[in-house]
Amino acid sequence: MNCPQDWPEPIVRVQSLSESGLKALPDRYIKPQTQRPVIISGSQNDVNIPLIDLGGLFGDDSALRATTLARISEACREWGFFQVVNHGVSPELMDRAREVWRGFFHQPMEVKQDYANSPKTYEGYGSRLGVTKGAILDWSDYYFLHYLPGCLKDHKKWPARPSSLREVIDEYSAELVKLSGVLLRAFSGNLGLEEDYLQNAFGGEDIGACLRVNFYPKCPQPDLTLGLSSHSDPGGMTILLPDEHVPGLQVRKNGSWITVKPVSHAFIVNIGDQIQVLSNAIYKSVEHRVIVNSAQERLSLAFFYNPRGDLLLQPATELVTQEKPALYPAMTFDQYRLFIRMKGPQGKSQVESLKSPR
Ligand SMILES: O=C(O)CCC(=O)C(=O)O
Repeated sequence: MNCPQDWPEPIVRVQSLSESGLKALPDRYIKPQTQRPVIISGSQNDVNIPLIDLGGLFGDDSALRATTLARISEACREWGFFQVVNHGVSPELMDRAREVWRGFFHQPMEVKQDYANSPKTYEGYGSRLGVTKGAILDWSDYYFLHYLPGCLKDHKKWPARPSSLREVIDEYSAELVKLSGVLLRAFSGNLGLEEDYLQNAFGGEDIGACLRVNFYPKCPQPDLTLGLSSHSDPGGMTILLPDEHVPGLQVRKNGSWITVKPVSHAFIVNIGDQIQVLSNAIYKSVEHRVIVNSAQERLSLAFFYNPRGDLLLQPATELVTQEKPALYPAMTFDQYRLFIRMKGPQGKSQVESLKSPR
């Protein structure tokens, strides 16, 4: 199965629709009643995903290191989603990364159109996920690019303007690769595996890393649509730099949607489907979605740290027992991610559908 070369319908940029000043949402963005966001008021609004100070992983205080690892372990088991501060990436670089992408999206449309993407690789400037004709679409545009493996990285496919973008994104991605290594070592140890287990299962030095920059324009009827439909991330782990001033990310917890309150210069980390597979569901990927609003645009950078595409992934033998046999068959990430590339975001239906019958 391959992704088609082209989209099933002409692409409409959400930013153009938003800027045209339309008052009513076009039908193809109106979600069915059951998927529309409900803004919950009251005490539930105070709930947030865990916030973890990673400083303890970098120093030589072994008690602090153990406490930090325990907090990460609890967050992975209970939430699959957490924010981190003191993560080692400079706040100034985080701000620059956000600003160059704002600069990209605020250029004239003809400049951006030079990078229009296709479903074949998804690289470039896009406005939909999935190739189902007549699908109800999300209220967002995005830019998708590869950073690793080196053979997939192609600066010509990254925007040439703003002129500092390529340099800033190289610097930013290199820092996020380092942080990802730190987190994968913590996850491996917490799972009772060798510290380099997950990194090696992902391909050692030769892993996959890509960036999707999401741009959510102002929306005239935000209660009828979503910026990004509910999904779990198909890859290994995601490090998200959210918009610091505009909340929008919602995480599903015990059947309700929790709106994440971003903390200044924190990253949001979440477990993807491949770590669910490798950990034999000790850690689970978590459904999340994005709501939009009529007052402010929103921008986020999702850095996906993934296994190399052609490696077979399956539950770690150390985590497979007679009581808990392997829940998932072996599969490569290239095979796995075709699902979301063809069908678009569909909650957790893919990873759940793979579970071996028992
Ligand atoms: O924009 C966000 O906050 C989340 C983005 C996201 O879930 C994704 O890019 O997969």
